[in-house]
Amino acid sequence: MGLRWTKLFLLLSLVLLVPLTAACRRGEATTHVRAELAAIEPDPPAVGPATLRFRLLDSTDGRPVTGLGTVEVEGTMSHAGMEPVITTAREEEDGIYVTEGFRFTMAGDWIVIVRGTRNGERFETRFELSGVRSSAGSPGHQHGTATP
Ligand SMILES: [Cu+2]
Repeated sequence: MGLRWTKLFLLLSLVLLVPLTAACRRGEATTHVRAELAAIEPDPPAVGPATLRFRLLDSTDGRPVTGLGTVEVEGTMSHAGMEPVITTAREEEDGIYVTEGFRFTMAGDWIVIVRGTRNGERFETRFELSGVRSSAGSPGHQHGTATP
């Protein structure tokens, strides 16, 4: 590879990288939200109706994210053909959100995705919830980790 090609390559890398870093910086100011589970009912979680309480925190300073009102909650699993469970959560106290009408439809490892709008910008964050048990009397449809 000659010097000319090396220069061209470096130039191309710059052209490609600049828009990426700019987009990332723009997102940082307002949308860095992370979610963590605070409590769950029933505990341990099982197939059927459930109530999830989770914290929304600013991932830059760790402060609670308040005043969002209602956020969207999607429960899903990492396998094909999964029908996601879509519901909402409302702010119960500062930075703590509680789901309304959530239910686990299968046993195994779940992913909870939270979407909302903060300062006029959309955000999306997720947390994992592993080991949802099959409830007594539910069909033996389960996947992911085997529950004893
Ligand atoms: Cu599933």
